[in-house]
Amino acid sequence: MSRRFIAAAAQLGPIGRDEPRASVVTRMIALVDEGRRRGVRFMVFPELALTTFFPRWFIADPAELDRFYERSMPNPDVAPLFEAARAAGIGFHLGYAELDGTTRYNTAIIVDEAGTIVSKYRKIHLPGHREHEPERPFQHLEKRYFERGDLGFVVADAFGGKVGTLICNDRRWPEAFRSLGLQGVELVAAGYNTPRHYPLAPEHDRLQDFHNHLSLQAGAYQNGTYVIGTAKAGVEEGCELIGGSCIVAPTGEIVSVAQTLGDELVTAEVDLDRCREIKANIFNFALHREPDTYGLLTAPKRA
Ligand code: CDT
Repeated sequence: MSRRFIAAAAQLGPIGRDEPRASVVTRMIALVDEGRRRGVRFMVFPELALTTFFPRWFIADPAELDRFYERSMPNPDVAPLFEAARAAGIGFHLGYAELDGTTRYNTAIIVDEAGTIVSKYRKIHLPGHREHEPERPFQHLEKRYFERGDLGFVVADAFGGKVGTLICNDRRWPEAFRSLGLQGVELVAAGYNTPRHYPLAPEHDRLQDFHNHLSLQAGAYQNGTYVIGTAKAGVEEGCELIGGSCIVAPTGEIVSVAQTLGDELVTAEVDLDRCREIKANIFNFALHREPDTYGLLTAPKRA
């Protein structure tokens, strides 16, 4: 299988609180159709791609909360996306809220060109807070609505290479990227929902786009891997989400970036053999890492 192909960040614009799954899936299929026209083999949808970013609300009613979760995958709502992508010969990464029995996860899967789910990851770095904080202009209740992922950092054999997953806040943590790098990852899919406004440090609002690209580019370079970062972007239910979906080469250079804050397909050719430029040289892990000096990285956390 060729290790050189067209990949895409399939950015989505805002999704309304009451927008049905069918409408979102129709929008995603339009991006798959565009991908087919451009010869795409793998496309990355955002975090929690099937609904609005519901952790922005305190939702007391469990039935109302449950509405945002998927109990199986693919389910009848999402099946048309699987079918359209399979028919187009396109694999994809999809983020969604997962209800596994009574346990809730912020999850993403990778589906290959044949429509088979080849990997599943549950988000490990859950940002935000657990309790309702009404003084905030909007909530960020991921710590309330999701358990920490229990599947570790996952790398799968797909698309002729090694493909890993991070979800949104994970991308800011070098340890998360390194956990994929140590498994030889060559392409990282990272969907995100990042509000422009950060109530705890509003002076950083102007830096949100910079910190997004800084994290994605550093993760790519330091691990010699392609990275596809895909936003849910635009003003969603009054909350501004950054865009900036992009494809980053193993050198850390952005090779393609979104021009809008709406539904948009960002494409670039990736050549997984280029990962060796970094992996065999400056970040040759076998030659240059000094893991016996890194004990602090896995010591219990301190306040
Ligand atoms: N979805 C997600 O993880 N968003 C966070 C916002 C951080 S502020 C609570 C992010 O890291 O982009």
